[in-house]
Amino acid sequence: MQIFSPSAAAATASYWDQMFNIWLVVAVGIYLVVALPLLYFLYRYRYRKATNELGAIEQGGHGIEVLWTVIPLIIVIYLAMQSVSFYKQQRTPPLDSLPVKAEAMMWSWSFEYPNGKKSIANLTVPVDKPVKLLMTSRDVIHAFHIPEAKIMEDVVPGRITHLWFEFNEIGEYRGYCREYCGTLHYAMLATIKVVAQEEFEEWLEQ
Ligand SMILES: [Cu+2]
Repeated sequence: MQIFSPSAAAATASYWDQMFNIWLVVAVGIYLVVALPLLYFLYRYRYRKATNELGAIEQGGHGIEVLWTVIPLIIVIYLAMQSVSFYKQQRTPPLDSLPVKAEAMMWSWSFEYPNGKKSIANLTVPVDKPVKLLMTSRDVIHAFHIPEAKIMEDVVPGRITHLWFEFNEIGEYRGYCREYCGTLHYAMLATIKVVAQEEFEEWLEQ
């Protein structure tokens, strides 16, 4: 279900779109439950000339209290379960992922493929294939972000962090450093080139 999110070129992005849409529907639903009666009561009990009639005193009811406790509880448990399942998907690279090492340095990215091929600021990957990045930093804390894949992770010296993504459309995408890391932080970019499998294998052997 897509409501407002743009169509995504990456499988990993659709999880976030789903998540966004679920929260949006729940939030708008709750808003309407509050706002519509509010408007009605504003009109129903608007100021009128005083009369001597007194309304009945309302003592409240057990039934309705149980209702407004149990329904939100179910909604919150549902959202928590959705969040945990999305988080697991996001953090667990599929077993057939292509592992690529990434190293951040002021102010560039270098990538190393399983066959030893290295490239600078150019992450070429095959289409429809999950890619697992194993990332570390040579100097300060950076972060790798691919907006079209809706993924981001810190890149920390002395530690290996990971993220995974999969693009389903051939094309060129941008990777950014998302942690302010000095003068040329803004220029710390990488191009993610998504190509056909055969083209990727050819490139890998060059
Ligand atoms: Cu950086």
